[in-house]
Amino acid sequence: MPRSITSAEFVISAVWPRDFPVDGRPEIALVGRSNVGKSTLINALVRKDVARTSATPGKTRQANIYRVTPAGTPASFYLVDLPGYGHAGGGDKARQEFSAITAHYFTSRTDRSTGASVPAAPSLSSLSAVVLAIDARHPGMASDADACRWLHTLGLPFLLVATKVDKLSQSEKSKLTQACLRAFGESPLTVSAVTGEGLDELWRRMREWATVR
Ligand SMILES: Nc1nc2c(ncn2[C@@H]2O[C@H](COP(=O)(O)OP(=O)(O)OP(=O)(O)O)[C@@H](O)[C@H]2O)c(=O)[nH]1
Ligand SMILES: [Mg+2]
Repeated sequence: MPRSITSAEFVISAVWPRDFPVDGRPEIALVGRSNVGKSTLINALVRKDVARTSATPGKTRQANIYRVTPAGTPASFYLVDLPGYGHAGGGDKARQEFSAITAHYFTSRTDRSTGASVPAAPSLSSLSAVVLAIDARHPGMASDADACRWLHTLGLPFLLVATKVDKLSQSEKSKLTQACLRAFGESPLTVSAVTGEGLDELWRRMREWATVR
């Protein structure tokens, strides 16, 4: 199904697990450092400006949830734009830097406790996959590597995505895969909201996760 005939709409800015959708639709969470381009990536994927973006880090401060409906199918899924880490500073580990909202989100969507104290959460676990976005220009950041390790403990389908690849020279691009293999143990899907590189492949993966659960 091509991306061009997808509909997408904003559902809710959620803070507490009780505000997260509980209708059982599959969810795909997008995680990454502040300013890495998560919200921009969502807009590029659905070809509509549903998510607010900013050149200033820390724009997304709540879990913003979008319902994506591929045309011609009754099935829709949620894309969850989580607040970025690394903006407020503080701890040296990405997990500590995850905002409380992100921690609440993962606590309510998995059996894993993040150590956060949260109000009663819906028991439904509908998280299908997690996308970790890293900046293609800075592939080895410790906070990203920590986030990657922690997200893998969730035991869910996982994809490493390197954003803003349009900003790389050809030689930088060819070094990116090796740098990611060293830092994360896997090579990234390279994407650009500017040129559209990688978006069809990311879209294909999302469709797969949303249908095979
Ligand atoms: N050149 C280029 N710039 C991009 C790309 N994606 C995002 N940007 C820019 O990066 C900045 C941050 O983008 P956002 O999408 O707001 O980043 P975010 O990860 O949602 O940030 P937070 O909400 O703070 O967590 C904006 O100025 C975007 O225009 C890309 O693929 N290429
Ligand atoms: Mg954002």
